Parts: sequence; structure tokens; C-alpha cells
Amino acid sequence: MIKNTISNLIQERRAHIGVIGLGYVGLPLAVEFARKGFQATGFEVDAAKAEKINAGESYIGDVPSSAIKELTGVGRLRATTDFDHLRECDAIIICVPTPLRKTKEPDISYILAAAGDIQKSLRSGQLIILESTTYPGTTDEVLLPILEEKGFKLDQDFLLAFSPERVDPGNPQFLTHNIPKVVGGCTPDSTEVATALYATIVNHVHPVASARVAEAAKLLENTFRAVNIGMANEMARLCYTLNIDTWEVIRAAATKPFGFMPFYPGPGIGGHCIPLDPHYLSWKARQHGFDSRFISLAEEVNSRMPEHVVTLVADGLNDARKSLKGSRVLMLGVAYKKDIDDVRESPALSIIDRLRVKGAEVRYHDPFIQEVTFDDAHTWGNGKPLHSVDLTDDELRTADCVVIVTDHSEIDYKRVTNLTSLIVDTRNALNEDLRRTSRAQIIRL
Ligand code: SAJ
Repeated sequence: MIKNTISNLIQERRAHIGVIGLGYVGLPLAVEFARKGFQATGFEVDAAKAEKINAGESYIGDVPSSAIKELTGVGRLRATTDFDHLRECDAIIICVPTPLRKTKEPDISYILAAAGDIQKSLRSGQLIILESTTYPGTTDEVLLPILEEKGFKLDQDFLLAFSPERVDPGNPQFLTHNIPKVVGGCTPDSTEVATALYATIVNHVHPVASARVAEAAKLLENTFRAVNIGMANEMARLCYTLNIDTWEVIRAAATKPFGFMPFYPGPGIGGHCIPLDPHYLSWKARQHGFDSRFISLAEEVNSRMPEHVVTLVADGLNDARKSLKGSRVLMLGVAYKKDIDDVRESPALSIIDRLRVKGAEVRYHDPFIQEVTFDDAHTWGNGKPLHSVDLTDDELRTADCVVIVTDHSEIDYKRVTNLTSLIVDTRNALNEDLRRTSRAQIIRL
């Protein structure tokens, strides 16, 4: 039984672990297995990344180069673009991107490419695990047939499981070893062996009955966030209409010690998880004639927040008898959330685009992001990049409106309230003192 063979290799730390995709999920994973004494090989399509790893250099913030250097130095970690080496691996973990197409439908092309590479070098005695976030059924309906195409049989020749990634880049508290790991195999043997493998690097592994339970659990986690953020955003628009301070309402509700979890309004949702993952679930639901209305409603509410922010800017300028057209608007922050340098799916892009379409002159300052380009999804600019401006006194004084889109910690908000005449704060970045002493008119979400 290959279950026993692979289990023994894992117990004795003799299993050779292959990780396909050395991004913010795959690289920390490969490093963790190498640290625990396994031979780990990273498989990358990007030769530059593979070269960096083999040279002892890290390109992922959460993984120090010193760790890479040490592990490659003792020969326990290496990276390659030659996928033929997959046959040397006893366990192969797929950590490739799962983006959306422009139609908001799942794009599992990277998973299919990895599956094709694995199939080419598949041999008896391998455990295959998919970690990429995807719709329930991907592992057993898509991956399994590819792996069985050449006659190899599940359980007899290979094992197959799904285990969702829960990496939170930059989070100093939750790291690979202390984030519980959900694992679901296509068979009990697959679940058992995949659980044993992760138990070597994670304190708590949570086995479930099947791969699709594990796939669905991950999507529930992130859909839960998208829907609750949507609720907070709808509450903000309602409170604006009723002239009630949204943030005070949420702070008060959060005093409830049970049965409530605070989520906060914002300019919209960005990142590579929350705006995308729920669409994997709703797409699968539609294939079965099921209309997941919470997901589409959350998407509608969240995606309209940039429009609401522009309305707040227009309202503020209007109070000063100014029009949006010809006004100078300075955006503070374009990253999708505070203190990071990631602009993927950031609502800031949509806000800039909408302001420009209305004729405003838009500039931005973001200490983490020096340049922003606009793809064809944005009506303005046709790719003309925008560069971060220095946050000088003059920049603040000459702005007709400053919009706080990302509440980076290093910004001196007191200086902003002293030098600016109108501020739209979409992140509750201005505390009560600043609001009380500010010379600026302040509009909050
Ligand atoms: N956001 C709000 N209001 C909120 C929370 C978030 O508007 O109350 C916005 C953020 O500004 C951002 C977007 O939503 O634009 C997503 O924010 P996020 O805090 O969910 O951050 P992400 O995208 O980095 O989500 C990741 C996810 N991690 C994984 O998928 C492994 C998510 O499940 C985590 O809960 C989240 O990190 C986290 O808690 O840091």
C-alpha cells in the first residue's frame, strides 16, 4: 500500500517535497519543510525567481534571505524550472495563482498547467496536494481525471488531497506553524497521509471528509469577509443618509461581548483574495442552478463604494462652491490596505479613474507605491502611469480636496488636517482629537 510507504518516508523525514509555485504561499511552505529536515524542491516557471532562491536570495517579505541561504547551503532547499524533477518528489504541493477572467469566471489555467506537468512525470508512490483557492470539486472533478489519464489509480499508485492556504502576508502573529491547516483527501488514505505531512510543520491540522469540504471551507472563510464588509459598507451609506456617525455606531455595537464581529466600511475591497474568491463559489453554484445572492449582493455593494467616495468628494467641494471639474484632488494611499505595497484590485484605481472622468486633476501620495499604471479596464489613462508625489506642505495646501483612501500608519495626519481645507476620510484615519482641532472640513464614510 503506497499509504504506508509515503507515511514512513514522512515519519523518517526522508520524503522529498516538491512545491509548484514559489510565491507568497509556496516559498514559505518549501522553507518550512526544509527547516524540518525534508529535502524540498521548488518548481518555478520564472527562471529569475529560481535563480534568486538558489543564490540564497528571498523576494518574499515573510521569508528572510538568511533562511534561504542557510537551507540552500546545506542542500535541503533548491529551486528549478525543470519540471521533470517532479518524478523525484514523494509529495507535490501545488501553490499556483487562481485569478478571475475578465468575465469574473474562474481561471484555473495555472492549476491545469501544473497538473499536466505532474502527469508527465507521475509515478507510483506520490502524494499530490492542491493548495490554490478554487471552487469545490476542482480536486476530484478536474485534477483526479488528469492524474488517472495514464492508467495510474488513486490510492493504489498516488494519493490526492486539497488543503487551503491561509497565508496572511506581513502578519507577525500568525505564521505557517500556528495557523490551523484544513486537509481533505479524495480518499481516507489521502486524508490520512496529507494530514501526517502537514503535522510535521503545523501545530494543528484539521482533517475533513473530502477535498471538496476543504475547498468549500476556504471559500466560506473569504466569502464571510466579503459579505460582512459589504454589510458594513451598506451601513455606512445608510448612516450617511441618516447623518449618523457610522464609526461610532460600529464601535458601540462592538462592545457586545458575543454574537457580533466588527467589520468596517472602506473605499471598496482590494487584494488577491476577498474580491476574487467568492466568485469561485458563485460560479460553481450557478453551474448547479443555484443563485448565491449574498455573494452577488456583496459584490454589488462593495464595488460601488468608489462611486460613493467620489460623491463625498463632490459634496465636499460643492459646500465650498467648487466643482469636481478642474479641482485638484490629492489621494493619500493607493494600496488595497494599510502598510503594504500591494495595489492589486485596489479601489483607489477606480476612484482615480472616476475622478478623472469627471474632470478633476488627481495626484496621489503613497509611501509604499511609487508608480501606478492603469490597464484597459480603466477608462482613463490608457496605461499612462501615475507617480506618487512628495507630501509637501504646498501639495497639501493646494489640494482642493484630500481623500484618505489607505490609512498608512506613517502619514502625519495632524499635518494633513492643519494644511488642507477639505478631507474625505474613507478609513476613519482621523481620530476625534484631530477632527476637533482640524481647520479642514472633514467628511467621513
Ligand atoms: N476591508 C474593509 N473592511 C474590513 C476589512 C477589510 O473594507 O472590515 C477591505 C480591506 O481594506 C481590503 C479588503 O477588504 O481592501 C481585503 O482585506 P482583508 O483584511 O481581508 O485582507 P486580505 O485581502 O489580505 O485577506 C487576507 C485573507 N487571507 C487569506 O485568504 C489567507 C483573509 O482570509 C484574511 O482574513 C485577511 O488576509 C486578514 O485577516 O488579514
